[in-house]
Amino acid sequence: MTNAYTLLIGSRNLSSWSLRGWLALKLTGVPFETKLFSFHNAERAQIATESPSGMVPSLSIARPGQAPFWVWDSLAIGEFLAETHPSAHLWPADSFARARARSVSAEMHSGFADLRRTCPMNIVKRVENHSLSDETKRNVGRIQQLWRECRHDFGQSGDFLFGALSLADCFYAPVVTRFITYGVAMDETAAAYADAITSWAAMKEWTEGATQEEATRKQGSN
Ligand SMILES: N[C@@H](CCC(=O)N[C@@H](CS)C(=O)NCC(=O)O)C(=O)O
Repeated sequence: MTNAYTLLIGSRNLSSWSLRGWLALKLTGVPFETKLFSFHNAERAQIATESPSGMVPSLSIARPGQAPFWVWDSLAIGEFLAETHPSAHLWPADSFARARARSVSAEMHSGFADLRRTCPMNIVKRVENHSLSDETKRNVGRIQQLWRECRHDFGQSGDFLFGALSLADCFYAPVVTRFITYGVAMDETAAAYADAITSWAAMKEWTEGATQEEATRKQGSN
């Protein structure tokens, strides 16, 4: 039997939004296919012809006897999966925790433009002596404040923002990789959170995929 879900993703090393959608699917525990579009060759242009938004991630849901149904945009994909897989608890069960998790995820989804522009995700890269603009420093400060507050207010039952893994961690996992890539100074809470994220089996799997894709690409260009 084929999987109901196919997630369109971009290059694992670079596509932070794809990582968010992919982690959300991993949280459901259901098997799914991925369809990769490299950002380094002509595959990139094909995204526009296959994904309704022309962007990744985009989730195709097979329906017997009907055309597949599409959900696009990482936040919409997360919400759809939270609703259709309630036993996976993609959002925290407590209303206040859930509202906070939605707030911090939405803040990430619509904000932190300076961090995103000046520190693009590149999982395998390490940049030394990267100097941050004042605007990016403000983004970094706000993110670490959010992490401290989530961990303090809701994180007692585990190592993630709301204790157990949730969609909020899917939204901030790519931020952790940026902090590591660009050597961003982390307070104690952020450093412990970064350890939890990098130890997450799904993050290890994605990072391994990113590393392999980059190695293959470099061999090809030699
Ligand atoms: N708001 C969207 C953003 C998606 C987005 O910007 N995706 C980028 C890659 S990370 C993309 O598909 N870009 C098309 C391209 O670079 O050709 C989401 O949350 O999914």
